[in-house]
Amino acid sequence: MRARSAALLALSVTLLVADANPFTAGTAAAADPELSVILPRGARQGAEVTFAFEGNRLQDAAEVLFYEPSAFEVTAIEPDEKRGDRKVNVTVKIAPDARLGEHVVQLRCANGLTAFHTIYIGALPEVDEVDPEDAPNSDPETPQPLTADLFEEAGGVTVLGRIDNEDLDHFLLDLDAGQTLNVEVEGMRLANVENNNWDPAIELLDMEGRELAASDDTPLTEADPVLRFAAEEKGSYLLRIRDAEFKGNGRAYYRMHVGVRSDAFPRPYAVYPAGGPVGEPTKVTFLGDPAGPFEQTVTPVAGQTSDQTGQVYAERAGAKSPSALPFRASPFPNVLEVEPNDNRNTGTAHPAVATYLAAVEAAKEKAKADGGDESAVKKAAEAVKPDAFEGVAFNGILEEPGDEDWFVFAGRKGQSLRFTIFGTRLGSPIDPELALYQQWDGKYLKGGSDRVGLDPQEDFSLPEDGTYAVRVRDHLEQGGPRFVYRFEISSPVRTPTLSIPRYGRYGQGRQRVVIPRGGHFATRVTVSRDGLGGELAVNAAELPEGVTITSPTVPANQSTWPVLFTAAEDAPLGGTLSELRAFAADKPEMVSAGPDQRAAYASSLIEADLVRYNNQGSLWVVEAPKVAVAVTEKLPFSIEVLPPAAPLVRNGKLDLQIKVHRDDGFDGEIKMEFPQRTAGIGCDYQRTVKKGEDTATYPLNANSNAALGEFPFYVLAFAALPNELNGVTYGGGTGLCSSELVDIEVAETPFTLKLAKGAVQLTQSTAITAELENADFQGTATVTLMGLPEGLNCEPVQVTSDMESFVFEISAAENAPRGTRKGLVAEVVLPNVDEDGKAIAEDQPGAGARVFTAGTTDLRVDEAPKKPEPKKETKEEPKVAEAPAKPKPLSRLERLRREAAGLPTDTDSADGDTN
Ligand SMILES: [Ca+2]
Ligand SMILES: [Ca+2]
Ligand SMILES: [Ca+2]
Ligand SMILES: [Ca+2]
Repeated sequence: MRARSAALLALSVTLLVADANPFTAGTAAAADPELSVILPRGARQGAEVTFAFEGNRLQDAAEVLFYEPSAFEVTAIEPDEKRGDRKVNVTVKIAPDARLGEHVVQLRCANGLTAFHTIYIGALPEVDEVDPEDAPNSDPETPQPLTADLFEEAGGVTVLGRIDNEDLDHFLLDLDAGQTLNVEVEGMRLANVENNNWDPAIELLDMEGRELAASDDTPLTEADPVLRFAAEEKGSYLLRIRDAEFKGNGRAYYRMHVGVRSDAFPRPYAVYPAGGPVGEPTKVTFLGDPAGPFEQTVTPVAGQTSDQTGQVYAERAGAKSPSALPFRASPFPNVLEVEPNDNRNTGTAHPAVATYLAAVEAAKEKAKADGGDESAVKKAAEAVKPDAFEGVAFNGILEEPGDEDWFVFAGRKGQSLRFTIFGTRLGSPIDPELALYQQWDGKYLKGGSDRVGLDPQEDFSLPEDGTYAVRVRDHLEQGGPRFVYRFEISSPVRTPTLSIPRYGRYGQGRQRVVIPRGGHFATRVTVSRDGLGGELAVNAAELPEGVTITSPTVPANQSTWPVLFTAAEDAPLGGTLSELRAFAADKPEMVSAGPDQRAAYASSLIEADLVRYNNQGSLWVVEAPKVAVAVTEKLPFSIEVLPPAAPLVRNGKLDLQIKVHRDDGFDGEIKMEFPQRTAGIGCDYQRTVKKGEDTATYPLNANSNAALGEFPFYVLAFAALPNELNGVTYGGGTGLCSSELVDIEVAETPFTLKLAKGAVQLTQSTAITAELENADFQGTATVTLMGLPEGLNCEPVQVTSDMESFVFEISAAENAPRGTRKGLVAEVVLPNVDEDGKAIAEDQPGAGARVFTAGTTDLRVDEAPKKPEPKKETKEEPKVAEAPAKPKPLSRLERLRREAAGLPTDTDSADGDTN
């Protein structure tokens, strides 16, 4: 089974319970709330229902955020009397005209936001499954009767039940001869719990247990069955629901819509055409309903899903299909196929083809009439240019196995077009394949399949002016009345989107913005640009009061970049569903625009797997068009990244200094993560600030290809919270916040070293020459040869940029290990300098250093030189230049003698060289 996106209609958001919630006053609160299921899984239009929101740390639930708020009015939010942390009772009035089917909802608590989940709205009266122990409905002998009175009001009911392990639920109903039974189950799509692969199947049995009709999965409803049956005889019948593999569990809930009159609900399998131009009333036919095909006029509305598929409900006699059919809205006119269209010469043509061909004929005739020769006629024909059309949506059905549908359009040489078939994206059983040909000579140009799921999508530039033919067929040459598709040709349609990257493989962790009062929360946003080039600006609409967004310009070569949300100290606790958008940086306005203008911006889309299959993939994916943003209680800690004084250089490292601010009484351990890095930047996944400590170092490193320039960096910090501290009730859980954004500069390496290879003998020394290359720096660098084992010694060298080379003096002691040491690293520390080029002292402002690897070398350590054999003759002492012997001081007797002889008695002039 494939993942499938449920379309969500986004409406403007107004909050239902925006002010302080009276129901939670005085109760305990908790950070990091979790929502696992909402029960019951749905309700009827117009009803007032109490839903149990079950999960963890929910006791301070304050508000329910509905993505279609006009359909819901919350009248009470009350934590359960016994386990308020696990269960909150939410009473909701549902509008009588609430859209049928899936609705997305999220719970805001005083200290956090849950992931989003869904509830389902139906139109029919609801009946609970009854499964008495003494007469279990798993036994076909004791089915639960669905009596005629239940059907009186609406011709149908919705049965709310659950399949337990190996459970079968049997229901008994009566049908007249000719009466039609129509069943649609919402089971898998309810996404009861995340990792629950509940796969419902239904059968209709006669009272002898013979199967009359059955359904398991359909292309339209995925793993959920749809069954229709026309009774030949009046009598009683058994409707059975079970898991397809007889599994089931306590969370395998279902909503089974059972109609016994045609006014209960229509359940067509397909709509044709399966789309139309945005805002233009379009006549469509619904196909496959047991009561036969019927027409309806609908106005296509663009859905805000990644493929921009909207939806349509089949409506007949005031009753709507329980769930919608995907319905494509596009800016282009529809063209419906005209059979037979089974080759390139009989293909259904775009209206402009006839105009173009007529113009060509007219040009030829005129050239002939003017007496032109053959080449003049040809030239005249070639001078006619086809209209460069904006786009067209061809619509067809592969009515029977082997059907081929051909379509013809006229295009210009060099015109760049996108060819895409919407088939499986529309819930059709088709596995479409397309092939493009030159119509005039049948030359094959381009083919496609399986690009968007099973649907083809190809971009192609036309080689000539002329008419082209496209063939659509099923990959396995299947066909049938439900094989509806839509084939669009247009300029490449851009649908850039903006999302918050997933934190784990599954789940919505961190895909919501929770900002503590007076604090920050940064998140990365990913812009899938799809043609949205250049620098981008990110903006947000509908932020909660007191919240601001700081979004650095996203560089042209980046698609994931951080944004920072900040809540004022006095921001009220509250939440909104906010739309994030990315724009070309030179026109960053929040505009409301139709799908044809989507190329101008990317809007937010938070995709979540609500059902996954044994961790192997997703069965049910919901895309929400907005991001939940909430202001929560102040946290007892915050975190600060001190802006580094020196850049991180290629091949270098940088120790970021982190400062933690703790409120009195909070000394818990704080974990830090570093989500934003650019290419070539490495760091640890996580670091810890130990209990009671308030500083930490966080090392970043850059490889030789790290992107140069500045990038915004932040730290996420989280810690276990106490129940209560300084008058704020946290109720445990995990508190999460971020630092502000700090710019990290990545710079080029100030110099590299070309190092000679070295060899040294034990007890000897050697010199390794290092030549400076690409030197461009100020000040004095200290270069240390790292990686020397014990016994080898090399003093660091001071290096300035005016040096061409220097040497590392390496001496080897007797104990140095022999052999070659590879990859010795010359590590440089280059302190920042002041205006005079002097290193800034460590305790002065601006102090810092660039630290990097400038080069590597190898060093071989050999045996000590052999001691020479002792020689027989005594070794001649080396000649030492003899210093002149210092004259001895004169003895008293000598002095007297010299005085007597009239000679000098000064010792320094004893040799007589006096002046
Ligand atoms: Ca049951
Ligand atoms: Ca199924
Ligand atoms: Ca056809
Ligand atoms: Ca055909």
